[in-house]
Amino acid sequence: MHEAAMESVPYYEEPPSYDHFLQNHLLPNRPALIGPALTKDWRARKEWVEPTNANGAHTPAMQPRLDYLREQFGEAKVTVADCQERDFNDQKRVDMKFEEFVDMFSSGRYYLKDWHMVKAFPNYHAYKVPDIFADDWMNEYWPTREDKDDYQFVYIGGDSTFTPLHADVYRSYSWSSNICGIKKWTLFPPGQEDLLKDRLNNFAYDIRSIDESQFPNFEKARRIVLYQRDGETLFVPSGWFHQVENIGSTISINHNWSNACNLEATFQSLSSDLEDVRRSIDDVREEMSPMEFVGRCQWLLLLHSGWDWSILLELLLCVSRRLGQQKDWVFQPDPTWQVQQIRKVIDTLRENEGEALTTYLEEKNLGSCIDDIEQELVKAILHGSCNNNKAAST
Ligand SMILES: O=C(O)CCC(=O)C(=O)O
Ligand SMILES: [Fe+2]
Repeated sequence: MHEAAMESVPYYEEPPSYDHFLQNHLLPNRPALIGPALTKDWRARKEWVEPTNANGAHTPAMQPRLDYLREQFGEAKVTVADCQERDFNDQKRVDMKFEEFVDMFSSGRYYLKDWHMVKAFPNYHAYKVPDIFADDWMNEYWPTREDKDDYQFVYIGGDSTFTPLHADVYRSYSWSSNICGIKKWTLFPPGQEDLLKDRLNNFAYDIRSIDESQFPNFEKARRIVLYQRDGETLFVPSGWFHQVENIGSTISINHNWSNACNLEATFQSLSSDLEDVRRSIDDVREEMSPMEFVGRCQWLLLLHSGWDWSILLELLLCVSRRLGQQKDWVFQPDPTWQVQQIRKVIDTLRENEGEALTTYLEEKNLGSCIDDIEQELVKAILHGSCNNNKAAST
């Protein structure tokens, strides 16, 4: 066995308290596997699956009720990954109707991914977000935008479908609950990214077929291998690379999420993407005014990373407004600490970007955004101290 496969992930038969989860997983950025009790009341677990009549270490106990799912969701538009066709460092995607996907399901080749099921069927209520994952700034902010996006997904795939090696967007956390089937996860703790890359700085694609001549150090990377069974939920920490292979037919529900605990990581990842963008267009810098250069960099950052400073600041404003009004702080860290994390980001941003940031935000009609955030943070501190800082408790 690979030496690093010996590392293990704590298993919770019963869901941990929020405080325990905060101290042992969110803050230290360590994975956790939680037993089926966490999701036992979900409609998805009751109505989407049926027994397989087999239940061994490598055979799932439950399987999808495809006819029921087709009847409920057949007309929905979904995006499906072709697990046999690579597209740069991801799989080729094809758009189709849910019922077409069901027809092709048994091929084991097509994997329905990133289906915004809650957005498509807001009244269906397939599941309830567990309390320990409820402090989620991404899914608080994105649905308030005009384009009403979210990071709440359903995945459905046959035996041997898989998700290639990757780390989640913007250093977000992920939680993933298996409705049925078994997922084999290989998780790589952060800090060893260089071992996962070839000489041209490209990350490996499928860890089951690594060409040692291209990736001479891949085997040295420490990893954790775990099997997530029917009903279990995995917390995937921020910045951990992972690959997922499905054993038997699987359905899972997963959210990418973030909060004060990984804000700094998200900010650093965006800052480093911005640095790459700046370097890539440095040669045309002289041809533009400083303001144009900032605007061009932000535009490229948005294209390349999906976020830019205006989105980050709007998100922080949305969260700060809620913190400024909030009266009780259950299932989230101490408000004073949350405020400090936001302030740190704002201060660093101001320091790094200087005048250009103000002008850029004014052009985006966000000229007062930073002041507004600061005002809300002051209110949050007041409320927090009135509340005797009893945060981080359940
Ligand atoms: O279940 C999968 O195939 C991928 C899930 C994943 O990458 C995640 O939850 O972060
Ligand atoms: Fe992921």
